[in-house]
Amino acid sequence: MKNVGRMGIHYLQKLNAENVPKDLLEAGQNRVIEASKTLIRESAKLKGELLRALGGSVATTCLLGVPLGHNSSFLQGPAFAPPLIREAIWCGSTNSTTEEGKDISDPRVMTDVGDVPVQEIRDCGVDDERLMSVISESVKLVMEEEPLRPLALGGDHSISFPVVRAVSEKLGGPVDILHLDAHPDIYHAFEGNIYSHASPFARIMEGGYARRLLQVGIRSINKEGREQGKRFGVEQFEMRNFSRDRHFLENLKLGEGVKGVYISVDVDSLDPAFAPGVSHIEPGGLSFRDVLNIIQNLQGNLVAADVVEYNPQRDIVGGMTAMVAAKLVRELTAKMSK
Ligand SMILES: [Mn+2]
Repeated sequence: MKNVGRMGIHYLQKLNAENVPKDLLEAGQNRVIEASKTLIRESAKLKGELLRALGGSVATTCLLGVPLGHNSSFLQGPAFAPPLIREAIWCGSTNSTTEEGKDISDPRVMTDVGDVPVQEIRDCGVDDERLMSVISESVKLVMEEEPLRPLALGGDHSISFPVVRAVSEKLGGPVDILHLDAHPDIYHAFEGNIYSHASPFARIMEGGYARRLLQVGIRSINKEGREQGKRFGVEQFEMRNFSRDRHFLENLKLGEGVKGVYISVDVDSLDPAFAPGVSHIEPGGLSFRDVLNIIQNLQGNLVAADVVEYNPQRDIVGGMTAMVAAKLVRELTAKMSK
């Protein structure tokens, strides 16, 4: 708990548990975790019941917020992103129809089970290994209810590991992952943290949760990033070659012979001109339309997704990047729901 207060999440106080017996502390933590899972389980169950009663949906996108920012190496603002992305999704400045004409106000297209109470759980002194398990279990609780498919709202990129792990374990095999990012996020353990937001794809590949991992938008990669990429057989598409790769990336076909496709979008895959509200500003990125072309043209069964690393503390007036993150969520929803 030593570093809890560092950079951004100021309201968390150090849990003064030195004088509390260990078993008492653990029992209390277990109660909080059970309460958190109960809320998600019952929300998902109710949404599932409603949708099955309505009928006509094979797959409905279900938002699950994961307000976690402490595994960031630089800023922790992504912990505050999920409610602001939701607000932008439903912003009155635009209508509720996606580009190809799906109506996200139809609960058969999009529904929501709220947030995993990450800060409340951490406030009880729960460590990251356990917290990651709670996130995985929460994703599985959503998937338990037909026709719900999870779309996780980050949070920093460390959440992709527990989300992908849950999806793969629940479906019973690996998925193909399309990962849009300025960074490969595949360090073995960044600054010694195996759960760092710079390391989720190392955990995912070690765990065998992905068959193919395609990384697109890469423009900040060092020796370790390339070596780890080679080690795990990652297909890394660097921005400097994007004009060459564009046709291939805008006509992807993924997920055949595995359990489906997972898309992870780091908002910093976009050029900062389009998305300034991120922790790691990295010029030379994708345009918003590049990203939409890649997602909209992709052929494959999208089983789950995440949108991560939106940092409201870096956004500009009017929440411009919140709208960008929200539109990514809306168009991923259009891809996933059927
Ligand atoms: Mn990134």
